Amino acid sequence: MSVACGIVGLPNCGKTTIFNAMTAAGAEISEHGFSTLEAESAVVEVPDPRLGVLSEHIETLKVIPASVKVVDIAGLTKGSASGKGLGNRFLGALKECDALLHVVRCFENPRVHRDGPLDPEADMETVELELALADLDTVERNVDRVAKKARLGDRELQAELAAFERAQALLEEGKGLRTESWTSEERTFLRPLFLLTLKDVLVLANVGEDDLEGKGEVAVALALAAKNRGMGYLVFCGELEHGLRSMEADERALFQEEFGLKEPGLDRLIRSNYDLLKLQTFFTAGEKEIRAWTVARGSTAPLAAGEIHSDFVKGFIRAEIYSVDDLADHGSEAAIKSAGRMRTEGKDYILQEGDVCHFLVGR
Ligand SMILES: Nc1nc2c(ncn2[C@@H]2O[C@H](COP(=O)(O)OP(=O)(O)OP(=O)(O)O)[C@@H](O)[C@H]2O)c(=O)[nH]1
Ligand SMILES: [Mg+2]
Repeated sequence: MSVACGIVGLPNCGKTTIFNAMTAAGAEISEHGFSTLEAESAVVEVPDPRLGVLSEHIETLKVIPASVKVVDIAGLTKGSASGKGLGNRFLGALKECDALLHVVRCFENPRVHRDGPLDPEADMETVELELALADLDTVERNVDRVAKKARLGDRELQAELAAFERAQALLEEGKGLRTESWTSEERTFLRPLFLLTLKDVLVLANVGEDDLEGKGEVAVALALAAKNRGMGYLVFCGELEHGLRSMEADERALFQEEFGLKEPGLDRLIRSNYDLLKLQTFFTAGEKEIRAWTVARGSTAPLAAGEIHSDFVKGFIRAEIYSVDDLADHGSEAAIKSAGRMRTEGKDYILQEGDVCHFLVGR
């Protein structure tokens, strides 16, 4: 599957800084709010050292990492739903996103404008409310559309209407839909509405360089609030990561050491996003290409094969599977086989993180 995530947050919280840090795009950053006026998107390659191990031992023409699409939009503000600031029409650009990266300002910087003292928890709630209001608008339109037809007595339409009305009541109270429990039927009805407050959210606490671990009081309060709302949480320093991104590898390594950063923030961010969305990676490796693929955790081998070509789901016969560690230990697929480490798996096999797969498919 291809994964897409959209960045939301108040003006000037550092959305575009983080977008640039992730994608190496050169989108405009400024100290004034509303510097981003429209939606912008870019595709990031998912960094994965295991691809290096594979290509060290298997001769191939090209290496293709998995990728994630990132969308940066204009800042939301209190009242966006009723047209304040730049309004909320650009939220439409996030429709197809699987997850939202909700950037919350935790850094102090007198040069960067904000209204009032730093208050990440309140900022997060302001944005969540705007997302709920945008959803309310969508749901109301759909209630109107379905209500007339449902009156004619169609059971299915009545069930659809009931799901929409349940969502409407929650949104009218300003509540998001994420932490509610929905039946699978309700979810099926709600899915085509692409509601924002049903999407998984990773809160990015954009901390200053003086609090890289997010131990400050306001960041800690934000972490708790995010957890209570069923969101993921990650401490990230947009400015620092943006700086690291523009450095040469050896300079970057020195810098990371100096700041005590074990790995680039982008790696942590993407891993948190995969955890949030319950995704995992598998590989295919051959002389034409070595490639990383993304599937939902718990996927069976045929479903994984379907990532490569949809016909492979039906045509799946069996898979030969080993791990990247096996390859590092034994040095070649032939050696893995003679060591008895190559596994043959059938259609019920649940794929494991980091499996390297050869799928045998029939017509
Ligand atoms: N000190 C500090 N400043 C930051 C950090 N991240 C962003 N900034 C600064 O904050 C300002 C706003 O950053 P942007 O990335 O343009 O913010 P934005 O959320 O995209 O803003 P809009 O598009 O206007 O909504 C810039 O001056 C950045 O340099 C950070 O981690 N620390
Ligand atoms: Mg911006």
